[in-house]
Amino acid sequence: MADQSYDQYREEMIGRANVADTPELVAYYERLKQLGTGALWTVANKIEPWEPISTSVPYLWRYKDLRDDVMKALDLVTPEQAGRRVVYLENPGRADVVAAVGWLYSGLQVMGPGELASSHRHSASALRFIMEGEGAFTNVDGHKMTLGANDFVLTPNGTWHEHGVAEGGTPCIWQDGLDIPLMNALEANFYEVHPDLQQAVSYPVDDSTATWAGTGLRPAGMAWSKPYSPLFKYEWAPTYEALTKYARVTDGSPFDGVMMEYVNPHTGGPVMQTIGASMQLLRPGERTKAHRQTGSFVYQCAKGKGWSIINGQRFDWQERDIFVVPAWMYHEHANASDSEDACLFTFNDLPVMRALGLYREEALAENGGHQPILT
Ligand code: 1HN
Repeated sequence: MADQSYDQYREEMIGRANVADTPELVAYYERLKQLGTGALWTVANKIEPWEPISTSVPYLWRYKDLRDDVMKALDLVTPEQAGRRVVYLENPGRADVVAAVGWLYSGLQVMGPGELASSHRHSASALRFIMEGEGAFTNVDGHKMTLGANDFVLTPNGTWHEHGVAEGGTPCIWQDGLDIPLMNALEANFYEVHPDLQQAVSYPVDDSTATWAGTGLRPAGMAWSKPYSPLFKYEWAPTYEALTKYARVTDGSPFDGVMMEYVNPHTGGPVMQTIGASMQLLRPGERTKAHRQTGSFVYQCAKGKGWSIINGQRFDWQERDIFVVPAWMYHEHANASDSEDACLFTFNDLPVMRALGLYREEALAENGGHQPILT
């Protein structure tokens, strides 16, 4: 191997199929096809790559480009007609499965004052990250929550949920994140509408945060047996406070800056079985190094401005912009300001990767840990 590049070596390694077509083989493949079969060596390289090859592309959706058209949907369709008034984010490589990246869906939902959507539940796990507006609320299994900008809300799989905006509020926009494409890929997706269309509010409003959001405190004697977090809402103010406090005592990660995971306070594990989420803070002027991971990532800028280099491509982002990092692509982040923090919210399918023993992570070794910018 001494005078060969590793790539050449990999190409030539034994076990890789390399059979040239002959008239006899082509006729043979045709016969196999008619028998409902195929020769493995014709597809082996495609179904068994050396490492993950995502069909998703790195992509950025700028809020300023989308906002007017999202608002326009308020005039064009009612929640009753549309079910949900949502503009979804389509990754050019994943249009066939309506994914923003990998097996993750993302969309921007808008609701106006006084509107209320009907209650439903599904196999998909879902989350909201509030982008703008006053008066939004969500009811999850009878727990009604009031929502403000940058609040992160769970509607775990199997929970009845519905959203609305109070009379006297303003039009509200939030990002919906779901594992719908994964549920469809697994052919395990069920959907039901609530028999009463609207479910009752069965607990005091905002009881979930009052009960479970104590910092380092857990309600004594409280049982919880569901496989997702009993805390359904993670508010922005305590999240940002936790990050700024932690930033005083840590250098943070060389790849992600100061990063904290949203966790299930009952277990310390991820918020839902299939979707994890975190918030990271990049200090003024901070520039991280590149790494890659199995798993797909949807980011939303919660504060400040900066850029990320994803697979050699630079994407400049600011508040409310959404961008995606496909599986196993190098990515690194930078805060563009010398005086202000930048914060990035992320949701991902890492709990799936970890549960299946598939999680891997690799730092970029070359070039001081930074990718050359290709475009
Ligand atoms: C859903 O239930 C909501 O609850 C939003 O508002 C978007 C996209 C696909 C499937 C279910 C919601 C969704 C969704």
